[in-house]
Amino acid sequence: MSWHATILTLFPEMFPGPLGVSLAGRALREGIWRCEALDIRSFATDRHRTVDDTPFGGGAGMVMRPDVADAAISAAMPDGDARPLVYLTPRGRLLDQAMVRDFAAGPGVVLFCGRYEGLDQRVIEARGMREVSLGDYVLSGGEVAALALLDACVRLLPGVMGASESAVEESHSAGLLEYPHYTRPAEWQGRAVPPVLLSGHHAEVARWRRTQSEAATRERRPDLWNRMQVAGAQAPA
Ligand code: 6GU
Repeated sequence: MSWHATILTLFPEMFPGPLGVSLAGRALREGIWRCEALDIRSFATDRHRTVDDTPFGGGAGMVMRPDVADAAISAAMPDGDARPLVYLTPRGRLLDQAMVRDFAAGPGVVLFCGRYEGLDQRVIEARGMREVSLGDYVLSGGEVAALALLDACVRLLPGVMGASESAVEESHSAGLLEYPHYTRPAEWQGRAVPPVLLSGHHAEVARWRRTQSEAATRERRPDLWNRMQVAGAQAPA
């Protein structure tokens, strides 16, 4: 069975979008995963196909109606569908590689893309939706976040990347940012490649890369760095 992504959105034409090309696109054509986008608006029941309404308590913007969202979810998930139901919102828990690994290891995901100010809280609770965010900035809707989440999952599916590459991703730099990369020419615009990388001393290269990874993590991601210190993750070579 294919890994199955269903996206609930007001803009189904955005899918598979960029995931129709390159690695994910090939995997899609090979049937490794399936991408099905449903138009939330098609579950509206009134003449004007209304999906939103004004917020109780006042304030700016519009809120997605729980009845329309719930009908869309029912259509996406038949009884017994074991896939996690994810609501993409800047209010969500931050997406990380552990969450991506979990999603990729299961039967697939159902992604609900928010627009406007958000979705009525009652349907989030009634359906046990998992609220997920990409980071601390605001996108105009959940669709671009859904594409990012799917890209991260699909590259982990068996047969998508090469087993060697995926193995490297896990073990090598666990909890650290990647070291910088260089290729030919050895000198470009007066800039030399760090000589250690040309030395042929594999242990020296590994030590240099580790130092670079640690320095970048300390400077750019003190959050990751401190978490690593707390965890006592004196990762091996
Ligand atoms: Cl999941 N949605 C929106 N609208 N903005 C975001 C986000 C999600 N993650 C980061 N910014």
